[in-house]
Amino acid sequence: VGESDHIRTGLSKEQLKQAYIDNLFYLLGRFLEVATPHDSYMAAAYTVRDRMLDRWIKTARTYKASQARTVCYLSAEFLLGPHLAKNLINLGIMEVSREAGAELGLDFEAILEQEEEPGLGNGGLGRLAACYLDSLATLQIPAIGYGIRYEFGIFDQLIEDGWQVEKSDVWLRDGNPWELPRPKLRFPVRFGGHTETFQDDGRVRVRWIPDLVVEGRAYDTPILGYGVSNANLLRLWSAHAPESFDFQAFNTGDYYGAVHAKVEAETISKVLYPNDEPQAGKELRLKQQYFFASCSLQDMIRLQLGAAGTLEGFHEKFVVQLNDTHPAIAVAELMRLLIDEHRMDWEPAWEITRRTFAFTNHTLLPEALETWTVALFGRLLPRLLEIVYEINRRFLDKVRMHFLGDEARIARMSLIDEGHGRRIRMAHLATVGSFAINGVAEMHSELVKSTILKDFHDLWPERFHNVTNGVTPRRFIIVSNPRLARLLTECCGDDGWVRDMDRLRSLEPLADDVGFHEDWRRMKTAAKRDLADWLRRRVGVNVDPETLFDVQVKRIHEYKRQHLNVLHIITLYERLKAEPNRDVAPRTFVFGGKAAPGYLMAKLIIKLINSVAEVINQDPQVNDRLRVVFMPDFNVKNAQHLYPAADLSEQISMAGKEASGTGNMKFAMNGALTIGTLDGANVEIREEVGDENFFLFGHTAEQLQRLQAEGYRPWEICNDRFELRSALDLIASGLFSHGDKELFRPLVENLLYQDPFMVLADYELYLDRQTEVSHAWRDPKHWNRMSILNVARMGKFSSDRSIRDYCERIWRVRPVPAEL
Ligand code: DL6
Repeated sequence: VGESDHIRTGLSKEQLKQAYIDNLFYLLGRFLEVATPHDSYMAAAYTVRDRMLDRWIKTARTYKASQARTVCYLSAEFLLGPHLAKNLINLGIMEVSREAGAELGLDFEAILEQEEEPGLGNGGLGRLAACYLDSLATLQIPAIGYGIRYEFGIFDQLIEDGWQVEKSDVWLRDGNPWELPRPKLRFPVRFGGHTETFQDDGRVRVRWIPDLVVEGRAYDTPILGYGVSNANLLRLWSAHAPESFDFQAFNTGDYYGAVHAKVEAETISKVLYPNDEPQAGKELRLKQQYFFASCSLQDMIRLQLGAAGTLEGFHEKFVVQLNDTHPAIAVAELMRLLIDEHRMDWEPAWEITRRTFAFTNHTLLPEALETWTVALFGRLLPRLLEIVYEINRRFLDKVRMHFLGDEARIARMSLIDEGHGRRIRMAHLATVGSFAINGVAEMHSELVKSTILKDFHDLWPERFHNVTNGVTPRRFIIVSNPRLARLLTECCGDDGWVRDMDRLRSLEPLADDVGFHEDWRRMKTAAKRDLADWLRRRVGVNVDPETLFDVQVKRIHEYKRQHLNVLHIITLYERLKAEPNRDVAPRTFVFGGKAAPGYLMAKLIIKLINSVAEVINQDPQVNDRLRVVFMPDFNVKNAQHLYPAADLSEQISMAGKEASGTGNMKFAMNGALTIGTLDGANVEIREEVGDENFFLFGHTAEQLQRLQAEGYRPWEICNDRFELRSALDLIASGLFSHGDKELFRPLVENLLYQDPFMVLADYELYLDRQTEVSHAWRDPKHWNRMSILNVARMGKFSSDRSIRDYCERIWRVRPVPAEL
């Protein structure tokens, strides 16, 4: 290895400095004296990327030689968060890079701050995919993440006059140093047109004559594991027209017509759809789903043919995890590729398909369960519709045999919903095409089996599993909370906990150690000061780090019940107004989260939070004890400031509605205590950390169901609960809306007369528990003890454990260590 190689691969301070200057000069055409912070960021990123590429190529060689099965994680979303800090950590060069930066006179923090995060996801589902990529690489599992390279990710959120305003996210504007374009790695994807049959060797085969062909081009991002040499691949597809101009049209003078096809093709990967909106007739979204599923499968087939020369045994070399139903069309597309393009017969093709896919469900909300009208599906993907029909015909024959005469069941299980204008049920397609189906927390997996996929569970109980979600401690402890990371490493004797979070159990004996409590308090207070500084600079609000930081950050949705939190705040406000000397533990309430642009109630909830904040924060009678902050543009980068500083984590969804939640894990891992319902992964978090270290409240899912069945009348609850009535009246009175009594009327009336997420039913239980929180806060020793025990017992919620579960229960794959 010559000296020049060291510049690209070496990890010493001198080598990093040299590489940085080199990249600044040769890749950016700049030099130290004139480099802007963004130039510095780019040069640093290329310096880190070089070191990753070295590992990446060696990993690819190792995987190829091993012939091991590859996990392909198909996800319409990957919410990665900023790369630079994460990669420095995973490479183990954070500290030495900081020193190198200092010696070059660089502002290291400012460089990290430059990075625009790739917002290629909406929230939990996309972020989970990113955590899983991190764990797959760390656990040395051969894996590829496949998705879409959206030109515009999730919108940036501005708050103007208390309202959410969306701004397009131009994350690629200044270049993306982490990706490698692969212009030669491209696949055609067809749309529209019609099909024809023809004879081939005595067999009837089908030809699809499309009226649009789009080209998917690969962009690769290396994903490095922590403390290992393995670097996996995230391959995102970008849509292009196969030719940049339609020359015929161009030659006849139709310049605009010529460009049209290009624009139409490129629109496919233009923008990420915000979820949480009723999914209706979004043609482009179906195109996106088919586009990335098809490119990814064509890529796997290319790899398989390159390695083995045959598609037999494809399922032994690839297992494809469908991250929700967004990529479910892949089931039909693999059939098409095998039958039409590779001339297999139906039965062997189905055998391969069925043994390739596994499906994760992430939601029970009826409005989020994807269906496509047969009309749209058939118009866009005529060949795929035929295949779906054939899968369904054969499947329903089996169901008929199994449940003789049960026509109602057959109608329920069909891939086609005949009742609502003929729609294709994507969850059914994914289920029928998969050898394993899982939910994302124990409670959710049980509900999947007993509700939305009950009939399928009756038929194939052995295919149903649970894999409880997890989050990566690399991102959510080391990058976000370096002080806590240092303390944990000190306590454990080494940093082994980063790869084996169960080792944090060794903290338990320290839960009563006075000296350790002091360290804990210092760490927390420092994080709270940092957040207070950040909020002052970014949001222009002053908050007191001595107060209880009570945080609810997540997508804004009625089922997540941000408005329940607001009702508590208003009640505290009213109590203090009525009784100014009342002993109330001083709190800072922090909210954050985006509302889907078309979800009006969610947007009104944001406005309400900001309006309540405006009144309370300006009221000198209370603002020494209550503060309310809405942090705009909640994303991974901003969230990293919150997790370390939170004292209380609000996980207050209506029981039975949150599939898992992962924010709940991030907060508890950082020592926040949870106030939460028996919902999603809250149930398991409570089991792990202990009931005495968790503020549980609320009706159970069964109790709520019963209440609903008996005829739920929310307005009657108000008759007996004076404080609740009064809080709603205050909103309706216009106090928070400059006298405008109309503004919040839809919200108040919705709660009083419908309350679909049963906010009022849980109000009193929530308030009582919040009072206990305030009492507990008064006893710092007790609070710290609970906080320490939360961190010590969160091992289960590392995404490494989730990935191990997938490997053992579903994928049947083993680690393949790459050596440098
Ligand atoms: O599994 C990841 C995440 C869960 O933690 C959340 O509870 C759940 O709401 C979310 N589901 C979705 C579903 N979206 N769609 N379709 O985002 O998944």
